[in-house]
Amino acid sequence: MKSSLVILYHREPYDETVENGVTRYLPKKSPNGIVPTLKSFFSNVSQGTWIAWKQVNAKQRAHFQERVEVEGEGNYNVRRIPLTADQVKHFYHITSKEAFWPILHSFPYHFTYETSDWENFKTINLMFAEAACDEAADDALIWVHDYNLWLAPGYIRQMKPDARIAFFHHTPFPSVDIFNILPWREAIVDSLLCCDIVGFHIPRYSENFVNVARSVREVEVVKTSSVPEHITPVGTALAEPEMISQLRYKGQLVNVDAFPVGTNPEYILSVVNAEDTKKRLEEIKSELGDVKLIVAAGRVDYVKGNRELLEAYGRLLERRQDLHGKVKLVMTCVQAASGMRVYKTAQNQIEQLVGKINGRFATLDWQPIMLFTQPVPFADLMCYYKAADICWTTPLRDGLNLVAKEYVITHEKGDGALILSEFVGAAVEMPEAILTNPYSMDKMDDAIDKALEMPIEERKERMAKMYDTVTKYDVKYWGDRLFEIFEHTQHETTEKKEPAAV
Ligand code: GDG
Repeated sequence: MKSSLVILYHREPYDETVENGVTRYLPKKSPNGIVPTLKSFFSNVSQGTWIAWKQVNAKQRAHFQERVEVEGEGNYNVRRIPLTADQVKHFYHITSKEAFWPILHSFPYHFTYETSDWENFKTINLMFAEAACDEAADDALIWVHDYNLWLAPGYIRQMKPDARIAFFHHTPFPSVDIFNILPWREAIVDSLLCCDIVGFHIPRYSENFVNVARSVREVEVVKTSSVPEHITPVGTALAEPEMISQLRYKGQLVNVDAFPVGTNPEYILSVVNAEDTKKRLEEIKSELGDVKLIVAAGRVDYVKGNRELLEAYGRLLERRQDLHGKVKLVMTCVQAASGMRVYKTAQNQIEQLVGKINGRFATLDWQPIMLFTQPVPFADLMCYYKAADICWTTPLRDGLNLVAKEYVITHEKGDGALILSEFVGAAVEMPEAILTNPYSMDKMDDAIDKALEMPIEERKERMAKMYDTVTKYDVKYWGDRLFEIFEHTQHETTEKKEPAAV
């Protein structure tokens, strides 16, 4: 049976284990991040397919199982693209992370061209596209995720001219002068212009994309819209007052939209309010003692601003002796994937800084920073959020930042303070956070001072407003928005399509 919903995402949606020589595909243990969200969309269809890559050696390839089913998740199959270690290295670790990632996050000085393998990137995107066309029913919705698969829409359009194709960018999309550093910009734009919908978290990114498309191709602007109701239109770093929402290029109508990813508040609250979690929370609180707790969670990545955050925390302890013994920073800083040279320096920097700050200020009964470099269990992370007086999440750039939303949910309109970077997508959804500029030491210092001194009524008022936003614009809203645009635009996009050459 062909699938009516095909999702292309680079990661597999299951945990693979071998028990007594038998391979089992189990639902993913880690329940957060975007994977469970995407899987939940299969519950609305009778048959779906998830397409991901799988690294295999020559021996594994001989017995490679292309399609697998996840135990207990019967309404979709996983179609796997077998890649060699070398293909993965050049596709994911080098071309994606050393060339595209720095450009997407506006770090052009980290951009490395020489090591990129564009041909390998094209080959892998073509493999994904072929698998998608193979699995999809004629009227299927093919939903491609993230920059790793930039070229897939163009290939799909060539093979299946009437396919319905959506693309969602999880990262930021940079301004035209930064994006156009990519020597492959025309091919990327041509492919994205083969989509029926190209989605971004916020209007600033969609506007940047439109400007890029208009700079390299003669696209017609069909429609302009005001920004969605819950998005700040003016006054912060990533605000945008209006957005171009429809383009036409070579007969293809391209809807361009901004709909920030949401979280699953019900699930988060069910974990937070479970008896075991409550017990764990009490244990954690008593282990921490009578301190103001600051939580920071995320991956090791220079874009996440971990160094800037730690330096600001070091300055706080330097400035405020009265806080010694009375404040603690719990930081999870997990490696994204092993062996990526680009993250080695970032990780070393973090570990050195934590060592330096703890070495400088710690006493026998007080350690200013507790660093986890291995992922803490989800329930524990929720306890840290819930116990924390302050959540400090100040990436230099971030597509959205789910950590900020998760923190707000765990507090259920109670007390808390969120320090949020102006340069993450979530900042335009939650202007009630203590917004700050992580590029400025003074602004970072002001932000932590403000969080520590803010009166309780103001903290609660801000948290309640943010709670309303994140619970209303949750992950269901995000998915529904895409499916709604599709329903709405279906008849308009049935014009004859001329696939662009990629
Ligand atoms: C990409 C974009 C965009 C963190 N430490 C632990 C742990 N986490 C979880 C958090 C959160 C997730 O990891 C991180 O989500 P972010 O949104 O902050 O960032 P990325 O992973 O970079 O995601 C980003 C997102 O896509 C969605 O579109 O927001 O901008 O870069 O869920 O809770 N989870 C556990 N242990 C930890 O130690 N279990």
